Amino acid sequence: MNIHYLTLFPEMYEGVLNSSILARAKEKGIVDYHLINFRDYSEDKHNKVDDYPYGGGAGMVLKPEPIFNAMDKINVEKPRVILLCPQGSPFNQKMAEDLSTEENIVFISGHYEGYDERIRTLVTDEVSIGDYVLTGGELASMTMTDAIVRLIPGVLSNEASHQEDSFSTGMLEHPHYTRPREYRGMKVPDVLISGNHKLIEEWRTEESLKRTRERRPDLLDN
Ligand code: 6GU
Repeated sequence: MNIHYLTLFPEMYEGVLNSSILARAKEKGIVDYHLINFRDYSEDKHNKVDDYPYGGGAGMVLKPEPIFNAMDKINVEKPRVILLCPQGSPFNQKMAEDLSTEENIVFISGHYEGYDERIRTLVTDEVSIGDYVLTGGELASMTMTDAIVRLIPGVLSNEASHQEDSFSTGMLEHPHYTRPREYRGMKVPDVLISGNHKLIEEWRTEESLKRTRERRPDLLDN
């Protein structure tokens, strides 16, 4: 998979894309990340990327030329082009699973301004990562990248591990314990030491349900 990021702040990505699983996925040749500063594609003599809104009003609007020029340069087969904005569809695990099968993804991140409406003709999806306002799309595109890349076969060593993730099962995960068996008076539940795999499975399912009912009853509605 090739992921392109159109951004005015490519430096924001360095630590995230060069650490942990995302870095390893790249080292394995499963994914490649391409950072594009669309200011480089401005046609303005001062490299301006935004301008005042027609019709007046507060705030600036991202000009179409830098984004269109940068997109012309990317020129990959049938990319999913994702515009990050608070008005987009809410990102979720199902969307991450869908995107994890794509060959080419392009993220477009604006900052503190609106997008000229014509930019939307380049876009296949508009996505938000939650009901709060960020200063720009960069953190949202990194969040999405993390959720997507870990789902690509071969990225996580334990293939089974993400089939049991919260939200893949429709429930939150059950509690986990490791050694020591007792710590500061807190004991590991006996059932987990019983060696009875059927009982352990039943306990885990029950705990998942309990946790989901308490914390996220909305997940059980469907
Ligand atoms: Cl994708 N962008 C911005 N600017 N704010 C957000 C968001 C995206 N998702 C949630 N808040």
